[in-house]
Amino acid sequence: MTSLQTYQTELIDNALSAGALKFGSFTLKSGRISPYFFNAGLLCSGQLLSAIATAYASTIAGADFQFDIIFGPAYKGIAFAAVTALVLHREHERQVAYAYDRKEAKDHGEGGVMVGADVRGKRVLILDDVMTAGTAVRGSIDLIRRQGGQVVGVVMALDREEVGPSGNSTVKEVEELLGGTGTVLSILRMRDLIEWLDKTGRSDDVLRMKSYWDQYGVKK
Ligand code: OMP
Repeated sequence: MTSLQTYQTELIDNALSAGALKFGSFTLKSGRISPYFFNAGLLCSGQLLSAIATAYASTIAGADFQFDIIFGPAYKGIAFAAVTALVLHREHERQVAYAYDRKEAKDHGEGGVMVGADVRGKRVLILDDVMTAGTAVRGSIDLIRRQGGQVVGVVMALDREEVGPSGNSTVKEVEELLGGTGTVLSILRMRDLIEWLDKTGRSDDVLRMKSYWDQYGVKK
């Protein structure tokens, strides 16, 4: 069992009250039927941004991780990368820049798909919301590399700790893609949500979560 940090339980409490974290029955992008869903787009107030930015920044600072730029992919990653850079500055005395992409390239003005700090030749940390099969994260890794940046890690709000169709752990596959030196960090993992449900006496949800884990979760 892990032991939950205050920033983790505060994020869970805030996400639940905003309806961003739900327990029930949900169909995922993969077609899997999940007993929970995290919709980070609903973390859309000052208080909720504060909770998620504090949690991202604490996760990053706790890992003693060196990088120059946080990249937040469009759309949800943009606001989260910005507020996390701000909290790293204010609370952790860490000075990092941030960048994000456009979903549609701009062909006038400054042009291109990238906005914010120039990632060329820089160590980049990708910050995103949820990782299931890693498709979204792989897209971001590709983009940063094409722009000449070095992806040194990934930080997620939620790692669902699932295996892909090949039976391999998504986190391991992404770490391999980063060349063995890259790290995948996350504020919350599925096991943290199970621990939280257990501690708060939601035993039916715990059973549903464990049965989903048996089917699609990584082998611990
Ligand atoms: P992968 O790209 O397969 O890692 O899945 C991540 C994406 O799935 C997210 O960016 C969302 O579009 C979506 N998603 C959630 O937002 N929350 C969840 O709890 C589960 C999913 C999902 O469909 O797997």
